[in-house]
Amino acid sequence: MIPRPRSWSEGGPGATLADGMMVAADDASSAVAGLLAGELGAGTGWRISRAGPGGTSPHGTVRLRVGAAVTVGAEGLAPMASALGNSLPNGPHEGYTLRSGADGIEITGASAAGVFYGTRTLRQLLPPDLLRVAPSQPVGAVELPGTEISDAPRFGWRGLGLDVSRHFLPKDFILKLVDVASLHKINVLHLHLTDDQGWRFPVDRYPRLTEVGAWRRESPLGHYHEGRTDGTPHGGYYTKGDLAEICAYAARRFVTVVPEVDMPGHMQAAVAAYPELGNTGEPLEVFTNWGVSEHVLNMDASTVRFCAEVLEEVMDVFPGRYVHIGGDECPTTEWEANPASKAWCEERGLTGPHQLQSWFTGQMSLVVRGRGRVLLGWDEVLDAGAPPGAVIVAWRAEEAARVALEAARSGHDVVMAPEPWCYFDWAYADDAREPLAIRAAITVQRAFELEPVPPGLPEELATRVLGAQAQLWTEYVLTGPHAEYMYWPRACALAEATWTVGERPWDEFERRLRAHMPRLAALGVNYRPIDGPTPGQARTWRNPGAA
Ligand code: TNX
Repeated sequence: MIPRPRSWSEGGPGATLADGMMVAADDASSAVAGLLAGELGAGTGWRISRAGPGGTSPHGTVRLRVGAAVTVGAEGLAPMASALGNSLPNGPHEGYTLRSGADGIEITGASAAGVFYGTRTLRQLLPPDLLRVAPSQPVGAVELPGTEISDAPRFGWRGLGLDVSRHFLPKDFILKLVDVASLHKINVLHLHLTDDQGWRFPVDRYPRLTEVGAWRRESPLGHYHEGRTDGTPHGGYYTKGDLAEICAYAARRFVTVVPEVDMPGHMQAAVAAYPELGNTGEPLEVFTNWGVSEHVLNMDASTVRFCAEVLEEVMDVFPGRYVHIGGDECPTTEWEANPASKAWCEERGLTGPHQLQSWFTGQMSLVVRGRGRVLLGWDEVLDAGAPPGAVIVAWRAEEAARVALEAARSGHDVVMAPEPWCYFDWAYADDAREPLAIRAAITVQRAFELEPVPPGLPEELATRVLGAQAQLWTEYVLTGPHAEYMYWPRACALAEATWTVGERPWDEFERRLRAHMPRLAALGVNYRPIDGPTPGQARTWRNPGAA
């Protein structure tokens, strides 16, 4: 099972489930019961009835309820509440117990989320074939040994990031990602919706963001360092309906969707749509190269208002607590050259363009906090001081431990996403069989070795670490199957690193991971086999221009 639960014992008589079984649930668990009954019914072809808490069936009963607090290990849980009220909607109440015995299977969650995680554990205890969406053969009675599991997560933030800007990925891929991620008790999906190379979020007030900004003329061919281009247009965007659907689908699986609109750098697609947002007045196209564009937003009052209006529409669509405003890699060269920058700084009492981003982040923070939400930014937002309550996402490799310390000391919560463990756009191995990637390498073992609390962080600040997330940037990832290849099984390692408490020896995990592969296969996930890609996987996605 992945991630490994806190405690697990086997013994005594087990439970049997068969055609005609029942899922009996209290009111608080009824939505989870519906989901489980649907999934089990699909995978087995059985008739599955539903009932209230007292129900029982001679063909086996799964009982779900929200109940007494779950006993957790001596290590305790990271207290999630911080002074500024960033406390996660997740954490201790995600715990559950699961007991299977002669009278059936009983899952008790500390909340509906806990009940849900108990059902994810149950799905992994059943034969992998039952994860299919239709039975591959008639399914007879299934025995589950006598088992007692008591479980709760180490961290409340267990995330995956997905860049849908560099390559647009279809909605159905995202829904499947949520489903598979939540089976591993991952509870955050961070969507990087905009960047220099494409704008994927429709804004009613600014229709050209998608009419123009969602489309680029061409992309690099092979590695961008080669300087070649493919001459092939690319683009796409979601409708607000698509995004609301993704959020609702995710919410049902206790996954929070965190939208990111990257600003004030990584904005060339927006400047292409509305040149008045830029610094030069020159018409620009949506960026056709990878890397960091010099073309950033100007800091006119009207541009700041534009950003606020975009965020308002983002918050209308995404109901979650967190709003990510990016803030990474914003070169100040254009600001320094812009004659208007003197006025921007004087009006706002700033000593120079290097203070503009910090001021800007403060303005966006007012917008986000005004709606009762919490702002996230990449760690650069800390460089000249981040607004109160902002959560810092620490990504820069050499910096991550220092950033975490600095952020925590200045009262910010931190999500760890350090490159050398968490950048799933890096190849699995420095090996020509791997599909073209930005660089090598993050092995599954490397991803597994992530320790979310960075070394050197004093114990009293460790509670500032909300958890960790892994990123899939998609410069070199053109399709859903390729994205799945990059995530799985590294995301299994991320799930374990953020959920599991205590010692985590690699050998033990690797054995469990090998046994887990048939589950990914039954789910139709295009995972990378532990020992290397299949020939088809390597061939299919090697960018045709790659050396
Ligand atoms: C850095 S991580 C970026 C992304 C790139 C990525 C490639 C971060 C906040 N910015 O824009 O896609 O590296 O690995």
